[in-house]
Amino acid sequence: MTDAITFPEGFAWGTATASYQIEGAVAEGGRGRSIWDTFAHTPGRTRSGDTGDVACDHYHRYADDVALMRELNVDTYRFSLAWPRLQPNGRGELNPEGVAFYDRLVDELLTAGIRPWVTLYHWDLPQALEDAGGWPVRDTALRFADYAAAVHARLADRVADWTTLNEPWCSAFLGYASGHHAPGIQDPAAAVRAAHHLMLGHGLAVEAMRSARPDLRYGITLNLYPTEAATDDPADLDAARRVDGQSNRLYLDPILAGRYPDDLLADLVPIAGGEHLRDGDDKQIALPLDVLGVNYYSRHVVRAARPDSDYTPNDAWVGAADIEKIRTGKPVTAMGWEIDDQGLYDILTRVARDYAAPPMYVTENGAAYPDAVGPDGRVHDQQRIDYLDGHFRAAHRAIADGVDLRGYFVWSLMDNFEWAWGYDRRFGIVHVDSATQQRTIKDSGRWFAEVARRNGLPA
Ligand code: IFM
Repeated sequence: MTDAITFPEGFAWGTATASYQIEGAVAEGGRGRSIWDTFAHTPGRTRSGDTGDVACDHYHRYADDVALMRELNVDTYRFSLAWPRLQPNGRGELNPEGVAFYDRLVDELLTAGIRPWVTLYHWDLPQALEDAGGWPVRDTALRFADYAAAVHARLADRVADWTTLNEPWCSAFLGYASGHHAPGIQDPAAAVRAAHHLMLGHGLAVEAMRSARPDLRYGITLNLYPTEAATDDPADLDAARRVDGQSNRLYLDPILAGRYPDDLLADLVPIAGGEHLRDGDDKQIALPLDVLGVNYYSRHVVRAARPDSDYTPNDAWVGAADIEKIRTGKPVTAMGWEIDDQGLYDILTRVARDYAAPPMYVTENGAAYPDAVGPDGRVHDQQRIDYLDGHFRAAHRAIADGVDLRGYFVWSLMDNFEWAWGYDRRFGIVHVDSATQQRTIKDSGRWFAEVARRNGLPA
């Protein structure tokens, strides 16, 4: 029997989504093309050739979706803006129809008493900017800051919470090293440069937005992984150091401590060169933040590959073909990710201990399972309830041990386009039938509504 727990007063309970994963309407309202349109329409890139063309049709159904959130007792909704909807070519005047869509969404949320929390970039780079070199070139960071300042000027009268980037590791390393995500490039040097320019864009955007409205809250969301060595063997410890460097410290150190770690520079400069690192970048990237968003899904346990082991290197870790991620035997979700709620405690307490971190939010956590609507018209996803219950408890332990955690946003509000996995992986606490767009609140959604209502968990 577990104990009943209560979260601190004012703790925020939310859900999260991203523009390309839910909006659809890719050719409406003057929206330009994004790298994900191109990627998803390239044969062989996504499972079953799925695309975000329609997704959850949220562009048209946003009011119903806000009503659903009310039923779920959501107090904060974290969503992303589609850059190509707002600046179809990634530069210049804002597209009035794009602005009008987000005006409608924000107003609908506010009327429903839900706090809008904007992420400026969740991976849908305008294709025109990719054609000009994408994140591996410095100019994209400048374009991002311009875009941020322009949309902030239109929404900051109603939106107080601004996240610059979602998971820059994914944009840089899945996009430009492994090529599993758009734009599908396999060039480790480009990935390392992309990571730097993403963070530079973050810093430039924070400066631009804060100078206009110093009273609002600015932050970034990182996907962090507790990383450990499978054994104490020095080769395994070094593998863990390198993976931890690329997964966590590559972002946490420049953003929160003002510089790249020396060991990581020693690993990465031979791969990418150092010409993209300019004087003054460190300061720009490390501007003070009001919030750090942490997305947590699983832990990495790694070792130096054994000569006899049959493994596929993770080519999103650059210069690391000799590193093997191992399974520890814990149960996995439909993504194959080991369920490890202690990992959430570990990463939150580590960030609080090792960095001068601002208040944190879990801006994403959740699980994919193969849910279906049953004959009773319900979705009985007890596994997701168990998953969330364990992770909520881990977050609560972290708070009890001194972490300044202010809220928790479940990934995701509803089943959606899970990137290269298409519609085959369901993360929602609301089920979506892609053929009919019928929404059905899952048992986990009802359970979440009760957690949010009581600001805690029953025994
Ligand atoms: O769906 C993604 C989301 O876009 C970013 N974080 C991880 C989720 C699950 O893979």
